[in-house]
Amino acid sequence: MTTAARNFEAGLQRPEDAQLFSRAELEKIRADFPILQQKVHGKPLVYFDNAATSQKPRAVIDAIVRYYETTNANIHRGVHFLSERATEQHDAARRTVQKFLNARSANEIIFVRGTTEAINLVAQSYGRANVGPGDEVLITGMEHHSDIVPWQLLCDDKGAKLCVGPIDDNGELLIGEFADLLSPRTKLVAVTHVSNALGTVNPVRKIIELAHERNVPVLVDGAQAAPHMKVDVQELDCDFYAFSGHKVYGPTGIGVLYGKAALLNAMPPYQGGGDMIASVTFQKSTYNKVPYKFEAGTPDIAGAIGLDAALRYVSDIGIDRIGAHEHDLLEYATTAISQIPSLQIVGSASEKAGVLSFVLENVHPHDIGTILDQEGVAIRTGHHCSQPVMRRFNIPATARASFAIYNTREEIDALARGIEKVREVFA
Ligand code: C6P
Repeated sequence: MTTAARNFEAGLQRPEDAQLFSRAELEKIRADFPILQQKVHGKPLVYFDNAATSQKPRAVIDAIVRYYETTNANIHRGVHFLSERATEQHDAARRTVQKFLNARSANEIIFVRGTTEAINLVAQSYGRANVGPGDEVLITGMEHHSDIVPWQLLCDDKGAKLCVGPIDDNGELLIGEFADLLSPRTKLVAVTHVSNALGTVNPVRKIIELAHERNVPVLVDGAQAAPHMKVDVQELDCDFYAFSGHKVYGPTGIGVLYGKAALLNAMPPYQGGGDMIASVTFQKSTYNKVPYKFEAGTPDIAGAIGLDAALRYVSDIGIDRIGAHEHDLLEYATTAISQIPSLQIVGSASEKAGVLSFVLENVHPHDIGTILDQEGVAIRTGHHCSQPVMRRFNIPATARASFAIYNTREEIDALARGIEKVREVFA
């Protein structure tokens, strides 16, 4: 199978033909991010912790400031000018997300705090209504804790079982074994689109197809996918898709749960409070329609407006071009650092997004991170909230560099030089 065909299978139309950024374009993009213009410990900042959270372009910062300076008011509640304007902008943000994911309707877009809350919402609402004693929820061995613990809470509560599809030494899902775990007891599949610890791109289209053959709905954790590749929820045919605004150049505190309308309509509310009701008496409450049924309380209005600006920023540049740029960086970095003696890359799936995890013999990843920080290079070290992945590879932690739109090959050279410094210190 060709790479392009495999990408298509994975739900990732990697733009092999997408044009890489010219030097001038990349400089222009970098100038959009004020935070990058500073030095850290006297060295130019090299920000490679994008999988944890990405930096924010001026367009996002300005949209949030503008909102507070000109529009701030509560939504859906006031008849006054500012409230109506805030409501319009919040509604517009929902439509931007709809377009970004190619959802059928804006009502299928629920604003939440982030991927974690989106998954908890599905576990506590869909899960509690549909999973019972003896039932099973199927995940993979490369999930983030946010796509493990909510299912454990549900399964513990309901007397159900959490089943885990194993991964191989490259960090790829063993799809045959995963398929074998789908049983008449399986009530839901939850799978990450891209692993935050390994960079693996999962074959989510195939997984969804397998699950749907058995009428099992699928939730896709898109936290590490949405910033890097085109996500088309209709084409994927996923039942739920979750992502966080702050990883896609938007603010923290805002994220998205996409759900198919029929499922959302049938699901009970997740939290109770203002805005999610149709009527309330002390005897009984009735609920608002979706998406409001799942958005109790005053939402993060400024966050939604910031996310709107972020998704427009990404779309204007082109997610395909962003993905192609990051893939180029991944290949350049993989070649550069795999030549370093005693360094081992963790995660070598044939399809990877811009995440590079590695270990150095006899050096704790935290020491790598601390020495690199002195060189101005920000990476993440630890278990990346994926302890089962670390256990699978028999390591306590990794050092992880993750790439974004504004990173350059020169920055990867700085990373490689920094790792050589680490080796000198520990020689
Ligand atoms: N991973 C990382 O450094 P929240 O925190 O809700 O925005 O996203 C949670 C989450 C869920 N799934 C995946 C695959 C993720 O990578 C994350 C967040 C960050 O890898 C912080 S631990």
